[in-house]
Amino acid sequence: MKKAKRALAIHDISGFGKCSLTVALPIISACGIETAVMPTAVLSTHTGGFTGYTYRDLTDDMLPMADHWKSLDLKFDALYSGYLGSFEQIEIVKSIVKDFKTADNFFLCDPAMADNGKMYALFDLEFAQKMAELCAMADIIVPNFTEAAFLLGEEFKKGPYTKEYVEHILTSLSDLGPKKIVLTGVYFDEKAVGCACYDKEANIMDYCLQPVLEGIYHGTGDTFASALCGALLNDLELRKAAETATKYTCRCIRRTLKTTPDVRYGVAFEGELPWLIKELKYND
Ligand code: PXL
Repeated sequence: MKKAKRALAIHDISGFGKCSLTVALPIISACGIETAVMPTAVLSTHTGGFTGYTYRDLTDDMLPMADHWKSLDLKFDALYSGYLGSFEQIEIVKSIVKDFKTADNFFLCDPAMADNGKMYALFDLEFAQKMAELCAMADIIVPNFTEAAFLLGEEFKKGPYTKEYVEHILTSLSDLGPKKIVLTGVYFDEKAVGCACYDKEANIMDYCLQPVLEGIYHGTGDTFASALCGALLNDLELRKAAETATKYTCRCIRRTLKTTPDVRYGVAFEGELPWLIKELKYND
């Protein structure tokens, strides 16, 4: 049996509308990985399409939680950040990464802040610049095209994309600092969609594409990034981990299409966890 691993997931809890911690915790746990959590805020729902949501900010708890873990000498095999609500939270995550990042673990940053050409509610361009500072400290980042454009200060382009454009985005993002990039929402025609991976040190660029499915569901990015994190912690190399996360996410979307009437309700990821568990074979 392999050595037990532990991830730290730093995201908000959106009580309804599956995303952030309510997705990261079950998916990474299903990958056989202990998942410690640092909740950054508690909301009644996510901010994508709902109005009137509650928002309990937990910024003031973040550093004391980290300090307590330091006093316990806790170590993490992965640090995984997602949706962050303010400049201050980004600064705090930077300091947590400084304290808990070692030569033996990785920091995966999902710069969850935008999609379909638009920033999420509550964010602006300045926020994207601040998020770029956090991405600079990451080993791996997982942006979609909208987030990539905002991180680079470029105009968002709608697909279908060309290989030249995708490769320009991947290399420009790696110039910000992270050595590995997994760019989501890649498509060259209307038939297939998926991700592009770039490993700067190994100088490998690769694509994982699956047949296109209708519908844009909220929380798809979190489902993908969480499965990627879990797969990497199972020692899959970047290309294989991205392929597993892409296939898993597509299966989840297919299931969502059949079961969920409202795109705001999130991705039906639960019923596909047995597939992910089998795929990772972590009990071998
Ligand atoms: O990762 C998506 C996400 C997470 N958390 C909150 C959100 C969103 C996207 O809108 O609003 C609170």
